[in-house]
Amino acid sequence: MTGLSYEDFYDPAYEPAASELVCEFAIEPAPEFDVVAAASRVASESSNGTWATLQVSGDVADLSATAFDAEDGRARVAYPPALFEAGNMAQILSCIAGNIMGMKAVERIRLLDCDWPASVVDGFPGPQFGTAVREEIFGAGDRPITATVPKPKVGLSTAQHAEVGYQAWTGGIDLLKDDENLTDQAFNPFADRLAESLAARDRAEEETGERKSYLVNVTADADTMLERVDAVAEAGGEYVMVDVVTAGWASVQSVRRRCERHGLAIHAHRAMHAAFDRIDDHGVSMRVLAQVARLCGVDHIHTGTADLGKLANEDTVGINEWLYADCHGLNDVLPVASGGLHPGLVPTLVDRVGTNVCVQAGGGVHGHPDGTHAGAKALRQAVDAAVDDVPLDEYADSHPELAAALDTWGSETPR
Ligand code: RUB
Ligand code: CA
Repeated sequence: MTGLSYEDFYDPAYEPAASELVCEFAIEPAPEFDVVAAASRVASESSNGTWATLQVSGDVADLSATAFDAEDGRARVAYPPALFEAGNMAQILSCIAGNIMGMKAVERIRLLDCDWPASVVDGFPGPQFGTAVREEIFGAGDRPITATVPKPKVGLSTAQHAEVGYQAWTGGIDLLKDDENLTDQAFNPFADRLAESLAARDRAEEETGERKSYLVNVTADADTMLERVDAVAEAGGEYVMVDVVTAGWASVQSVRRRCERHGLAIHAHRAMHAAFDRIDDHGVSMRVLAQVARLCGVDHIHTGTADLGKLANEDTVGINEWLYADCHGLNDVLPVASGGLHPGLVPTLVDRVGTNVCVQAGGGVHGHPDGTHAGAKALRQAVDAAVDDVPLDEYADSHPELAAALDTWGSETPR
């Protein structure tokens, strides 16, 4: 391998091998470049090239990527498997979504999708449980499981937090969920919150005869996260929650390994994903972030509300389909719909995303005019009505909590 120049990284007739990782990019070339010139620079910089034509002496392994199919602002790049360290997501992302995001030769570039070969996937564990949690933990049958995040998201004392959990669980919610910015602050310390919330969970389970669980946010530096994972296992939890984007994929992999030891499931909150995926012609798509999350082994991940909620969405349905589809034998992932949901939106949500999901509502539970317990009942009633295909207003005739929620919010999409 000597003297590779940018042009050497493009081959219009290229047919990738089954063992190669193939990435699809949207590329808007900088003014003086066309898409082929830009795509060849992408393949070069993301594998083994640089701006200068090198004078290399001796034999060097050829780890070049190859760009192909460059047209209409799209290009694909095939990466040889030997480029990657097995099971090292940080290293893979430093290739396929690294320096290339800032190259001057591209005005905008977005990693849209990846076709993950067995050669790469085999290095990763995937989820321990995936959608099986719905049945295995909760015995939920055909219905979506439900979760609620106490609001205000920060500021409740530990006792208030556990009481909100108790009210929600006994109202019919399956999962109490910490919010993304609640970890171990003085107003609600992690260890106290874990102990008191799980004590409230036990009371709620006893009272309702249903399984209940708690998504406790362990997000921190990797060492601290592992200590918190151990603490959750010791306290009798079933799940940890990680802010996977802000914590970083390398630490998610460490958490996944530790969770396997304890049999704990992982709920992935995706706060900060929109820094990568919101602008639709630049960055990394939510689809790819969800793929990365599955390989790293989370059991739940937020994938949006199919345009019903308060946050900008990508292709929730398409992402969810990918999370369910076979990926070289990895377990699937349970998608979580969240962000501005309330009972009046549930039937349309279920219509769009199906029942193999978790429906999460914060404001849509705790903003109920009669409080959290009634709000939890209303959400569960909406889920039950949607699964049984009974129109909400008909179901509300015999379910006053649902009726009050519909009076308050109707079926509006919040902003
Ligand atoms: C929802 C909430 C979650 C967001 C995250 O609260 O706090 O953090 O859903 O967004 P509420 P996404 O139900 O009051 O809107 O799910 O899109 O990642
Ligand atoms: Ca939140």
